[in-house]
Amino acid sequence: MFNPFIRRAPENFLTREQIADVQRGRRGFLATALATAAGAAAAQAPAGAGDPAILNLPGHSKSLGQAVAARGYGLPSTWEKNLQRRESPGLTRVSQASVSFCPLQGLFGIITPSGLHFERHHQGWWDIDPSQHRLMINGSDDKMLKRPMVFTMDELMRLPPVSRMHFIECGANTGMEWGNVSVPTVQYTHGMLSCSEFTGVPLRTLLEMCGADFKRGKFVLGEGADGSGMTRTIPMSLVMSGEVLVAWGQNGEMLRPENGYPLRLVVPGVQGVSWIKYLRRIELGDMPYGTKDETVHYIDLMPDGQHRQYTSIQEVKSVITSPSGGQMLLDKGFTNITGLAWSGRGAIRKVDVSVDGGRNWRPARLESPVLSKCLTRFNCDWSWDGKPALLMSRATDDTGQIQPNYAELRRVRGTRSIYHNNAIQTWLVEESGEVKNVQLS
Ligand SMILES: Nc1nc2c(c(=O)[nH]1)N[C@H]1C(S)=C(S)[C@@H](COP(=O)(O)O)O[C@H]1N2
Ligand SMILES: [Mo]
Repeated sequence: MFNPFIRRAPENFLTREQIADVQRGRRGFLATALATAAGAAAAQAPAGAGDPAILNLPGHSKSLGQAVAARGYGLPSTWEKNLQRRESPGLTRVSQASVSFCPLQGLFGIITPSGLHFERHHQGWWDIDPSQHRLMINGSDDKMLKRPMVFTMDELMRLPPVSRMHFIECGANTGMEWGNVSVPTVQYTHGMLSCSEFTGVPLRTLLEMCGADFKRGKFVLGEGADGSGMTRTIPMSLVMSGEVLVAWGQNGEMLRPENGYPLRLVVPGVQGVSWIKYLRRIELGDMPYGTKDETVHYIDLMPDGQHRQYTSIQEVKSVITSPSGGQMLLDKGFTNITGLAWSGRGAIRKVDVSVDGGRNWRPARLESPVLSKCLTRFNCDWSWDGKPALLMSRATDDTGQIQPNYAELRRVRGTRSIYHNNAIQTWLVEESGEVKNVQLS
């Protein structure tokens, strides 16, 4: 991945040999820069003229390029092939019930390219024939709905659609870091996070078509068509707001198979597990369903040994994506600090950045658009003096919630949880330029 100031880790993090290589390169880079500056001053030559590559016309400037539609569906440059979603080695026993993490360190702006969207499957993914797919809507008893219905994809896609940009974060994101530092890069600490423009029809519209009794119906159950029997209870307050979508579109095209093609639930602000993929059934009921994925999974282990259930909102959180663990600063001087902030409760109001481990903070620039329950990109100017630095970001949302540090979070939640870790992340920049994952006590 190309960035003039930061050497990207070719794999997940740099080996000793690669670090030595970068350090040699940095001295080379400095020498070239100095020679160029001296040459420019003497001969008034344009900047960069000391670099022979600019003086030789390369082959691609002198001959014919490739034809249009040589690829019917475009692909990223071959030079970007290290930008991949990856499995964390040893995290799960089988890759069908696993996670691939999104390479946040290599992305710009807020939209996740669909091919790099993180994946979480409990029983593997499928490429389901949309002409055979059905969505059933029924009630928990005969009176919940006047007309239980079964929709084909054609019938759903005839309805008036809406398109909205939202983040999805697995409740287990950053879950490996509860007790101590355990993984080296932002891809593994925060990569169960992605953001897309989703297109679909509000679930509320479908329930209205079925003649739902909105006084008795207090919860819906969503069910997926894969082997995992993924079922989650969603409170009607979220559905009635019109935010919950039955979606087929993702970033302007149909959902990718890995992300639930041809139909998934979009439940803005709520942990990923409720975003049922391969959605085949919605049931309207009057109480929470207490399914396996809400009674024994996706629950919070508290310090007193009790479990907390149904804490499904993803609280305010942020992370610096670059510089981040496994990267290496090539040189002192100007370095852009960039990252992402989000909240399941609304829009981001403010992100503060510290380069000294939280002693001093200054506001980062929030880049537009700043949308509710969507990723927000922030940037912050920094001049690295070549000394060790501790980089942190702290987000505040428009309900006034502020992201906690690890000491604050652990005081309430303990250290043995898996889910819902929204603590402030710290990256240590060493004198060598190497960036490492650390936690401050
Ligand atoms: N049918 C079905 N839906 C599912 C899952 C699943 O395994 N099967 N995993 C859930 C979990 S835990 C998460 S975090 C999100 C992940 O969505 P993604 O794979 O599109 O990133 O899907 C949710 N919906
Ligand atoms: Mo998840």
